[in-house]
Amino acid sequence: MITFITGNNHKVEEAENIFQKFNIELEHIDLGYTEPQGTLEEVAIAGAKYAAGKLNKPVIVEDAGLFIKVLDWFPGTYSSYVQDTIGNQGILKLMNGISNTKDRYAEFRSVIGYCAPNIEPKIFLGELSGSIVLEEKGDKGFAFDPLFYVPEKDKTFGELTTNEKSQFSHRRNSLELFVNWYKSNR
Ligand code: ITT
Repeated sequence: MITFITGNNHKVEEAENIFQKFNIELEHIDLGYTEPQGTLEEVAIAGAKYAAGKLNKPVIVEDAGLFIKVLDWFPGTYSSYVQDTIGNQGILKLMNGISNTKDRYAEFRSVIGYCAPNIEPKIFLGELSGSIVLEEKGDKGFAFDPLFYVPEKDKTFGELTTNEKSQFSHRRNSLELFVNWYKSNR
């Protein structure tokens, strides 16, 4: 059994979907822990270490973000704050005048931090390439999902169900790396 520490229920839903496929039981706890500012990797390591110590059991945490090339990879590690302040419309405004899909390149990144009592934390990075659409599309998912276009699917994350998204998302990629490692090392 793995405990996923997060305050984001959308993440839990996506993770449950993925863990089911790998036959690993997942529980969810919201520790209400305040993340330090730093790279995704630093935040994931600090969070996993803190939670494993506090709960005295194996845990995973995730730090994720949207990285937009033409904005110098903003909002990146500020994704959560930016979503809560300027939101999707604010991002679209910042990209006003950039009409070429190639110039609207973006990546979602997800870092899973794993830690257990008396072991050092480990991290697993998952990424997904796409682009930012000209206006929001779709009402599924959460946060930046209606902005993020996936060329292979010809759809935004906002147009996909949780089940569809979790087949190939940045979160799927990081969790799959984690699960493969976990199955052969636990
Ligand atoms: P935690 O409790 O797990 O920290 P959180 O929502 O604060 O939940 P993060 O710190 O990882 O999550 O912040 C990442 C932000 O990036 C998140 O709030 C969203 O705004 C955005 N984000 C991350 N993954 C996303 C996804 O799959 N779809 C849309 N937006 C996403």
